[in-house]
Amino acid sequence: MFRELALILEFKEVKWKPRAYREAAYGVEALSRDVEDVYEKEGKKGLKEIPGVGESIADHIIEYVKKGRIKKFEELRKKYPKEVTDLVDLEGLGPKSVKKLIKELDISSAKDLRKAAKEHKIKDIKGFGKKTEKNIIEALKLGEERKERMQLNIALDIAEELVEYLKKNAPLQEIDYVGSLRRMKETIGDIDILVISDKPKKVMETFTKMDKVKRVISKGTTRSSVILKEENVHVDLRVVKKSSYAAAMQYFTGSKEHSIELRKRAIKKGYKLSEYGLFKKKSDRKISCKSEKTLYKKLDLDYIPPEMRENRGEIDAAAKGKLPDLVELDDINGDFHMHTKYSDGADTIETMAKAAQKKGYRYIAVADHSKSARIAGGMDEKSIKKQWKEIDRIAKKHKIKILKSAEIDILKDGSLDYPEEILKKLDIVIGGVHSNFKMSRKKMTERIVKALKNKHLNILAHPTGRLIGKRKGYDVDLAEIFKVAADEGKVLELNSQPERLDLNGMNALAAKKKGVKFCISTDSKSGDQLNLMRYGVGQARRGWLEKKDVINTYTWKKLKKTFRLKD
Ligand code: DGT
Ligand code: CA
Ligand code: CA
Repeated sequence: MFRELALILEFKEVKWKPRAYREAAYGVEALSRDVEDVYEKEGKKGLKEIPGVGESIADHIIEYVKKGRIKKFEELRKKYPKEVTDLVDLEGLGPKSVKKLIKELDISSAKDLRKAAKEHKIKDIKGFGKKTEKNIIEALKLGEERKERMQLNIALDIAEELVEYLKKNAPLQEIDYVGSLRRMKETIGDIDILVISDKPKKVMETFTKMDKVKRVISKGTTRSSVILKEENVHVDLRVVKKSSYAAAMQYFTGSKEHSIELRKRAIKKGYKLSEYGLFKKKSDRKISCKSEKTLYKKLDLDYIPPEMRENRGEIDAAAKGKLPDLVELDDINGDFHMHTKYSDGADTIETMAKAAQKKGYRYIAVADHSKSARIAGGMDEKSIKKQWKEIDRIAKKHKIKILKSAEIDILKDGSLDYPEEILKKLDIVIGGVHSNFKMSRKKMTERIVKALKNKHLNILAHPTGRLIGKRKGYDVDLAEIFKVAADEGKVLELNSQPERLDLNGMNALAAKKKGVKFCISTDSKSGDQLNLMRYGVGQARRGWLEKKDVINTYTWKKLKKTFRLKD
């Protein structure tokens, strides 16, 4: 709310206050406890100790704790609805340009903005132009796509809850989520659930009458579709008999392209494959398949994990017995990319170390931002040296190895944002692009190549820089990046943040073919976020990666040797 308030006040050209609200937002966000808890235990005095919180902001917090709302915010909201404040998230627009649009064109939603752009009213505003107008139209399209498809983590949370609910409340023998979700695709169109039951009517009753349901689109005995209140998520439920389960699992997991190839193969082998089962072509006799594994086996194929079912050569590989042995969540022994209070993380080094230990990890690397990343509270030389002392102190108390790292900006000219003196003392050097995204393809490629050739750099973070639905990756020759990374022995990150998933599966596969090694990292901003690892592992599996391709599956001994670390 404070961030939104800051933005609205900026639109209204109020001085100073926007900054005060932003600082308060930052202070509250970085707290490891609820403001409610602070207020209850320490009163207003406690609130005022939060960085950025003064007298009047403390009053706002108290109002929120007591009434669940802030009157001032609600009043301003009327004139500046979320649709308007959301505009600043569009690529290429910032608070300043949105402010100008509101003023010049009386815009109050994305719809208004689209209309103005289409009528070419934007290019004539001072400071805007044809190019900006085109960018705005493109950015709006990206924004729409984001609304149409869900982030993987959101869909997975909802699907797991639904599965649990139906297990408890409906008469069924088996239940799984299928579709793109089972394949761990980066974004999800709708949730598909498959059930075995001999009481399909009752299952459908329970499903369509759930509290969560906003609207029933269709209701039958084999298939029903609903829209949930939450995020307007669309859910398809299918009920099949036990004898069709393996074929239905295969069919509804998809992808469509994979299934089409599989059907062609079935025909060649004298079968017919559909969602109802596998049949002998001549006699129409159903071949009993207990599981998907048996189904693939009948077609002379090794079992293909769902994440690989995209028709990218997996059927050929399965026929030749050459499928990779995919990396698993259980193989992960550590995490190389996490933030702490030293930059934009919410937790201390010790909290992160304890959270990692709880997951059974053997090692972590603490990687806060370097000094140029001002918005993210990057560390100057003094601050990182202080952090090293703290790491040494905490490392002594815990069994887990804590490596000294930093997520260092790759500057415009390809150099790293710390002097030699700091770089050589770090255990692991991570480099990433965080500014000047709009360089030409040639310049951006040169910039990253130069960083990869820097002898200190070990890992390239989020190699494409895309934010799903918000920002396209920068224009860069990825094939060249992969080649240089392989030649220089540098590691590429698979960032597990659900809005990044960068590299994604497809790019990881291309890089693997060039001989690159990877690390799957969470880029955690708090201890809880270490759990995001499953999404990165999902992408790694979509990219055919094996345990040996991923350095954070290494034992400490092997890691130590690889990076010449001290015990
Ligand atoms: P999504 O929902 O857009 O993220 O992607 P999916 O893969 O979940 O697609 P969806 O929900 O339309 O359908 C679920 C699965 O059902 C899909 O993965 C494969 C299967 N399927 C749907 N339509 C067809 C089709 O026309 N042909 C074949 N072979 N399979 C289909
Ligand atoms: Ca789906
Ligand atoms: Ca569907």
